[in-house]
Amino acid sequence: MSSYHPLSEAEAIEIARSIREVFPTGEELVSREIGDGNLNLVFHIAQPATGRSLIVKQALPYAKVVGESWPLSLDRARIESEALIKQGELAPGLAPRVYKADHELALTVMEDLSDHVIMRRGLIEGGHYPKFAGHISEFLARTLFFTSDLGMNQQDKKRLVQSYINPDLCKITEDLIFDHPYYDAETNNIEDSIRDAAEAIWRDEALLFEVAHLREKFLTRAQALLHGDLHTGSIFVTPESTKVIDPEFAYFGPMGFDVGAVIGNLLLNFAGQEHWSADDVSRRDRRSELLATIRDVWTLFEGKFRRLWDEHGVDRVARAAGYQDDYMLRLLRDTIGFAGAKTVRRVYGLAHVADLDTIPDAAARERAQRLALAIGTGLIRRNRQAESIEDVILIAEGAL
Ligand code: SR1
Ligand code: MG
Repeated sequence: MSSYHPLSEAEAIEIARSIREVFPTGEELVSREIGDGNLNLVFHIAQPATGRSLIVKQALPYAKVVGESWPLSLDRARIESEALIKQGELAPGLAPRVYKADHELALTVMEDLSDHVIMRRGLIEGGHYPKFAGHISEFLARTLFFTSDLGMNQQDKKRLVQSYINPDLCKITEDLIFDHPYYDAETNNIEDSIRDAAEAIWRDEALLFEVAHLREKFLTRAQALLHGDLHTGSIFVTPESTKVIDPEFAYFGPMGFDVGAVIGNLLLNFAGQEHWSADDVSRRDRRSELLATIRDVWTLFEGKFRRLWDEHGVDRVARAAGYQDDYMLRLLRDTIGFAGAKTVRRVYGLAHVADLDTIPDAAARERAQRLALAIGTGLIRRNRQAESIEDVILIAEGAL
């Protein structure tokens, strides 16, 4: 019989106490439930006497954001802990340390990153993260390359694909990113002021055609092990450090979905600058900085991925002349399309983002939302024709 039950704070403390490498001494531990995401319980366990701390994260058998009417498999906690460990091995220093995983209780005990800030919040507050593009490009290049057929034995990869079959979480993405935003779905959360823009998207046959292509790729292309939800709320940062958390949506899918998630979420903040910058000059500077980061993320990622391929590629056939260039162009195009889809869903789908939603002034919020939709739809329309990352910059600047 399963021992699963949602933990009380006292139980979370007992589990934390067993992690001797963090709490070698027996002083009092205190717990705070800090989960502000959509799906899980998160306990911050601290030892005031020593200043030591860790995180206990437990999956709930339903989506917290909706309630018990939306059941979700607890196996996602196993997937999350295994993905965290794998990402930590492939991209050392860029994922939190895992101290313990208990699949029965659907929990992971991991490093506390309270000295970092969630990147979405940091960007809203005007933070600068000059090392971010270098770090995230390293994370993306290494985790995607070494779990693809280019970077690992293809039979071993198929076995790995099996252990990351993640149907419930993939369905959330299939619905909330690639389906519901494109018709008048009940789950959508549309402010009246932009309803006309959503309705225009629902009537745009050329756009729906591109979304169908993107959805097909998400459904069918087991290219590499993805993080699967790599928005700026899944990244902790300081100016010196980047840590990628929350890979519960991990599965084998199209690489561009992860790269596009990073770019799309930087663009959501770009749109939010309608409010978050104090004046026109700082707005222009902040937006240039965000676009430079987007350019760097792609350019550094591409260079690192190509280097890994040249130095560690396992597939003789993939050395065919011109194949690498063609592969990288297709990956760029996927990235641009998925960045667009990730942007649109956050404006009026089920789950929004603080970059837009917490803008207090209704007129500024509407301008930011419309800007995000113009950029997102522009990227989706362009994706299969794009030639370089400069296409993204031109679409973002052109939407202003
Ligand atoms: C019901 S979960 C809504 C969203 O939160 C997660 O972070 C994913 O992005 C998901 O689509
Ligand atoms: Mg999450």
